[in-house]
Amino acid sequence: MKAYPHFSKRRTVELDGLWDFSFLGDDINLDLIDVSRIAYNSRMPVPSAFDAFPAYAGKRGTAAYRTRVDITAGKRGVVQFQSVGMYCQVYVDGKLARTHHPAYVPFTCDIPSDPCQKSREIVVIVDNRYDPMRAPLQEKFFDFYNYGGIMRGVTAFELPECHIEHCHVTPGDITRGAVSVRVTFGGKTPPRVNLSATIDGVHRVEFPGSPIVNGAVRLAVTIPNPTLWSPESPALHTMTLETEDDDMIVRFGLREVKAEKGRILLNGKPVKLLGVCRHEAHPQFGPALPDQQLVADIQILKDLGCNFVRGAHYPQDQRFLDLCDEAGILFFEEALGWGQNKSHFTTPRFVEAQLAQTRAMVTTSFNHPCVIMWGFLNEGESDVEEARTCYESLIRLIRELDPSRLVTYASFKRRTDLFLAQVDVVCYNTYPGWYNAEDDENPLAQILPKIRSDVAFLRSRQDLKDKPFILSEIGGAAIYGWHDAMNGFWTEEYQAELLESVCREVVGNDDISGVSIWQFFDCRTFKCGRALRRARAFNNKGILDEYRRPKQAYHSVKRIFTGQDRKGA
Ligand code: ADA
Repeated sequence: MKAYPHFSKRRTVELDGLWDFSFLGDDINLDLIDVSRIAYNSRMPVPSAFDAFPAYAGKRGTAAYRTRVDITAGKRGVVQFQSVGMYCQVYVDGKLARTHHPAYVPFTCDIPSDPCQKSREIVVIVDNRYDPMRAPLQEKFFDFYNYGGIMRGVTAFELPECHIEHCHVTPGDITRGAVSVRVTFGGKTPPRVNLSATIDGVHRVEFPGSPIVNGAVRLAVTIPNPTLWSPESPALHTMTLETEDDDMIVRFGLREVKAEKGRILLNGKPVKLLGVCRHEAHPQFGPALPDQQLVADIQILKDLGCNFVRGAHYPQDQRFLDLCDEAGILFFEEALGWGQNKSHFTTPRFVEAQLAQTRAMVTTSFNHPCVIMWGFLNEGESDVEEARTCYESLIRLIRELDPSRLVTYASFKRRTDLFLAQVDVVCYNTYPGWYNAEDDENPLAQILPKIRSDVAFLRSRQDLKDKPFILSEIGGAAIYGWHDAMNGFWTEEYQAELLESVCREVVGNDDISGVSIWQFFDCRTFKCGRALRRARAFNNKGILDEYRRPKQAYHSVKRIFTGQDRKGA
């Protein structure tokens, strides 16, 4: 399954497959690597996480991957990596061509033209060790396992002198089919370009001699026979942008999202977001999921009655977002972050990397109609002044790049949070009935008062009262198959009761715009001491286990999300 955008004019070589591989060890000095001396002693599928494989499970260190690609002699090439973690160096024909961090956002590496040779060597040195200098966005304390490898697809392109870099379609007056299109160019850009836009493969509009200003052309296009996109009817349109020697086919949807008077409006109508937080994870594959699993996850979401997913806690695979576009599942896309604090926010290297990945996320996912909200810094320390510059810069950057969607972040600071008034939607992560219930014999009784007092607080604050409110995380853990007469913590029954009470409240309370239950399925997390509260070294708050086997809570949530509960079925 190849995610959008698609291309038909440039020569494209898919580099997914078996690459030469070697795990070099845990004490390699990356500044002293001599790639010509690496002995490749095994093979590794790309994409994959190498440390999800039995031979390297749990190892931290440096790995080398090698392949070759044919680029027509004299042509400029580029290799595009969708996700490599945690830090990597890319060598082309033995020369260091670029470095990259973090995983989960794409990057490209130039293959300079060579007049003589066609077969070019690509070596990727991948490092999954924690390193605040090289990989400032990934931390040991994250409650999800940080894998290493070339984890998403790799493609090589031959490019003309001036190529299309991005094509972003922003819906305008959707009922008329009006969209604005921004086409960005790379390479040697001329002052003007002859462009055409073909809609849905048939309606072609010419834009001869369009001026390229700051690397981009802006076009106003009207979609003939516009069909709106919505969860109930996820209609999609395509647009082919074409120059004399390049093209790009993008897919988009006509829909409008707004936050108004405490509600989220989709195409002018209030929508209640019913969903789950989803990691990209599987015990066998780590975060490198095959098409089969992505499709299965979508089918499970639909069966559950979800119309919403929060992609926790990093930009998810473009293939998955394509599937959400097709299935009508609304999406909260979040940049990589988990629990960072003032020491991060006052480190320029961290802030720069955070801004760069956020820019990459928005740029990459711009055309997905499913994405209605951008977020960042899950549970950051958002109640200290030291966080201000970082939070405000991220909000500003997202609004500059994309004023058409909502901005948010998942806060666990609630009443003391300093930046909620600046976002469009207030998101709280909250665990009534689970955390801080040590001596409480009936923790389930905490749930409704806690949620209602949070809502009352927001409605009492002049600067927050009109913002939609989402429970961006709420839940409790259950071990798959664990039942006990007392229905205590870790039983499937306790989790089901907890989530039943949450979901009924969300569905019945107009002051709550939605929920993304923590979490869709169980995920691997800390393997050491921090796992004391994480039985099996998994975060067990999934309503399915890691193999997607439903727990009792799945059925309870499904009854409420699908409305069977109200009908008394
Ligand atoms: C936080 C965090 C999640 C997960 C959750 C939990 O809210 O955002 O990633 O760690 O807590 O299970 O405690």
